[in-house]
Amino acid sequence: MTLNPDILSLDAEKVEKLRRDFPILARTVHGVPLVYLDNAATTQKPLAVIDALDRYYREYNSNIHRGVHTLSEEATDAYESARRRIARFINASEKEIVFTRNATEAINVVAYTWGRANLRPGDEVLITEMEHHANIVPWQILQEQVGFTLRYVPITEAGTLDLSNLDTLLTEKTKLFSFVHVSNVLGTVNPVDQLIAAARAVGACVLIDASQSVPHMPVDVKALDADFLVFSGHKMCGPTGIGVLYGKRELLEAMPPFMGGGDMIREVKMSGSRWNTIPYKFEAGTPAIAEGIGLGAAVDYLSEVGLDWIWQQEHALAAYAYAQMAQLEGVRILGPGPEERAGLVAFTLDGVHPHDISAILDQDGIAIRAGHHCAQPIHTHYDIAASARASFYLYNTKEEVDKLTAAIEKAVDVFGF
Ligand code: 7TS
Repeated sequence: MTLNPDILSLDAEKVEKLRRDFPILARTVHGVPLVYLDNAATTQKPLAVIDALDRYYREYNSNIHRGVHTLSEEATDAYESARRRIARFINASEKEIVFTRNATEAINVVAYTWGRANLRPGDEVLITEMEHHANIVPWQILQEQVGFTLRYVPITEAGTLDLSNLDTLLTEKTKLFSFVHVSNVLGTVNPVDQLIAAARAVGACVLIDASQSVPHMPVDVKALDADFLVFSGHKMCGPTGIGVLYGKRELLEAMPPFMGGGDMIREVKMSGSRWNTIPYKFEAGTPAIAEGIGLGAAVDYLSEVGLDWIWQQEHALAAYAYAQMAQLEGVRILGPGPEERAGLVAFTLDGVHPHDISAILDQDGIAIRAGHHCAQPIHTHYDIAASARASFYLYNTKEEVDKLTAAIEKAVDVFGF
């Protein structure tokens, strides 16, 4: 394994500076400094985002798209400006950015609108064995209602997609190939270009679950040529309650609405209604205004830090963590080697339940996640019920990885290995 130690040492100064943007990182847990390594679940928020929320509520809290008064105009401008900046962040047009509550809701919007309009018995939807439940269950629910066939690409023992039978799984019957860009358990970075090209060859639509990629690496929807792409604001320094469905303009225009109500209509008569233009057609009711504005501040912040830098830094941290942890007795790391992995490491420890690992680490102020991480099929594949997972973000340090490894060693001692 080649590790560039320069990346870690060179950027320690920048990380120290960035850490000061996150007030929560100054807190202690059980009397020791917090080591926050649960970033795949949700990330911490910088002052730029906290201030944006605070300013909205203190200075111009108002409903949007309706009032012709100063506050409403200011709120509308801030919300729509956020949409434009988020669009630019992934190289989309603002018309193609539908605000949802989170990635889960974004996938459900596609299932309930595009799916109901386009899927018929005999059709197939292809997903993978490494999906988060958010990209499994909506298709299972729809399958019951529509009667199409749901198939999946299996994973290899190494934790990558087994593409050896892709040509039998992806056929002209496949109407949609919906897959995760980066696995939230295995850390695998999937070969999106190859998968999209394979889907295009059979005329299938493509949905990318980018929940674990958009926050961590540059993602360009035009270059990818994805049809749909989803992510959550809270995993990228933004607030909870705001997520994004990117959809190609012509697809969104052809899709029926999701929920009915205010804002999503152009005209309502007692005899029927006409829908608003995209993206508003999919945004019924008062949206998460402060949260949308907050996500705008988050993408500004991430752009300033630099997505290439974030990716390099996290990749190096994960490689370092992998190398350290692989030496520990009883530790089994899930997923591929460090070269193919994003910034997270999920593992099991012989004879110790992941919840116990997490509880022991918490005593040292270290926050990791334990459980099935809403990806039970992966755990079933490896015949385990759960795993522990450390996941990194732009503010994590090499010293924090050292604390993690030391705490796991302590857990090994406690449990007598
Ligand atoms: N897809 C992936 C790949 C995810 O990692 C998650 C959340 C979701 C979808 C759903 O995101 P939400 O914001 O709609 O809930 N993953 C995790 C996790 O790994 N631990 O907590 C949440």
